[in-house]
Amino acid sequence: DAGRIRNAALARKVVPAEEAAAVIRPGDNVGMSGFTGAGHPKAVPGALARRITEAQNAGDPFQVDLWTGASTAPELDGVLAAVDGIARRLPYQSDPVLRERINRGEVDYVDVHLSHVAQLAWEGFLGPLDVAVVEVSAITEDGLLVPSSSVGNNKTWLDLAERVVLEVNSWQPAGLAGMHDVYYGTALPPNRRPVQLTRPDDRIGVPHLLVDPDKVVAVVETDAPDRNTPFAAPDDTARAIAGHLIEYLQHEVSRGRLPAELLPLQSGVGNVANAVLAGLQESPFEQLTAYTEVIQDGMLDLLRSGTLASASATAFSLSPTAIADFTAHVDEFRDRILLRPQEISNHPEIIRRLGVLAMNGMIEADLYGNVNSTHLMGSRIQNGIGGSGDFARNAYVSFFVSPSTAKGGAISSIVPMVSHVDHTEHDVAVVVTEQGLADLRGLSPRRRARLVIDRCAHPDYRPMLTDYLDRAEHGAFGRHTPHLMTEALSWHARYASTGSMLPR
Ligand code: 0RQ
Repeated sequence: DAGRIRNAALARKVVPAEEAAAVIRPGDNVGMSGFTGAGHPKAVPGALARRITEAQNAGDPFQVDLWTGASTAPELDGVLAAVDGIARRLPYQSDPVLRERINRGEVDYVDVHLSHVAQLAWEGFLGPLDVAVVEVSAITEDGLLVPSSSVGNNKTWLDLAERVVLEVNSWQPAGLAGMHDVYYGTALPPNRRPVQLTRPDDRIGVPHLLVDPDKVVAVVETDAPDRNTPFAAPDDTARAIAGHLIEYLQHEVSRGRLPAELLPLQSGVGNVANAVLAGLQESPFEQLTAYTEVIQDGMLDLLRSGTLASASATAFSLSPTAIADFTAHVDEFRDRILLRPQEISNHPEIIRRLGVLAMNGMIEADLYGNVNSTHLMGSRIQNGIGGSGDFARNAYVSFFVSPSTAKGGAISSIVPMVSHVDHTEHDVAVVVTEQGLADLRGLSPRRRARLVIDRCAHPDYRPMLTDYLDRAEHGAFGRHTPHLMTEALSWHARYASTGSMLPR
């Protein structure tokens, strides 16, 4: 597609993916584009995986450190994990093959807040960035890069890398041009200035990414789709969670604690999050805004219907049907969707200023409102903290949502003590399950515990939780946050040994 590479000097650098992958050497730190299955390179990672296998077959070890925006796709994380090509990986991931290797202790996984990644790289804590592999949707005559369906950490990778490989993907809608807002005003302390963004749809940057053309060592043409797995239709559980949450928002509006058009919404990924968005579609709310990470199907529907006036994010995460809808109506969306670098979409200063309403999924919550978003039974990583911490800590109201049980009822999502802490009791305002909603704000730990049991726990587990709390209130070392130290994690231990948190 000659129309996508309009800069003559960069057009001369077009090579096959194999040749581009050859610029990556064993031990390199490689920054790749990609955020929730959108905008990741489609060809070079596969070519790199084949090179790694050849080297390993010849007896030469070959691994790289892989930095991304967030989760990618089988053709990036999946293929590189399958050949044992990743030594260290950061930040968020959700690939089954990679997850398995991490949980076997074979990959050093560094799970950091998404807003911290660029800063960590700039500070030099991760070492030098040798290569950037970044998907773009076009290159202009002047050599400016039109970003793809995610922005993520691409600005940082392009700025920091010694060598740059560009993938120009003609599958991406040409109409993406103009939807991006790349802020070049970040700096390290003590030189930081306020980020002058005061409304979710403010433009504070430029619509393209910059690259030093001398650093570009290869350009690869692709025509392959983003991952875009379809969402499941909301089930009864997801609909019940969405119902509690929306009723609560209406209540807060009626009490004058939230404006009629609410405050900017952040919504995590996944089926429950999508169900909440679907629920808003049927609610009386209008002229809402979103300041979030990811634009998924539900959010696109809300934009189409006018429930949502505008959405700011760092990436799309759309099903094939939604992609078709987006491409067909891209001109209607252009002024209402903004994609920003993740250090801005997830910026604590902005989230706090805007007063974002943050809604994220969780693995489990405990009686006192501590939340585990990442680990099964305290040790097995599921995905990662992603942006949930950036939003939860700084939000105006921070919601955590989950079904009250997992694995067919063998696991309670409400436990005496969480087996891993991502969000402390100080960062969690409201816990929601299909059973109900607990607003923990302003409550002491013991009052929170009674409310969480009454409102959120599954009836099968309520008596066990009440029994634990009753005994802890009498037998604990202190009565402020009563716990029985030898019993607090016994539910997890029981599941690990018997396959159920319920006693036989
Ligand atoms: O496992 O697929 O093997 O059955 O965890 O659970 O209920 O499908 O929920 O897809 O919303 O994911 C916290 C993981 C929830 C997600 C988490 C098992 C369950 C299932 C998934 P199976 P569900 P979801 C913006 C914000 C962190 C990042 C984040 C997440 C699987 O929301 O990764 O918020 N959050 N980012 O069976 C054992 C429990 C369990 C459990 C669920 N208590 N014990 N297993 N599961 N609860 C996006 C980004 O940052 C990019």
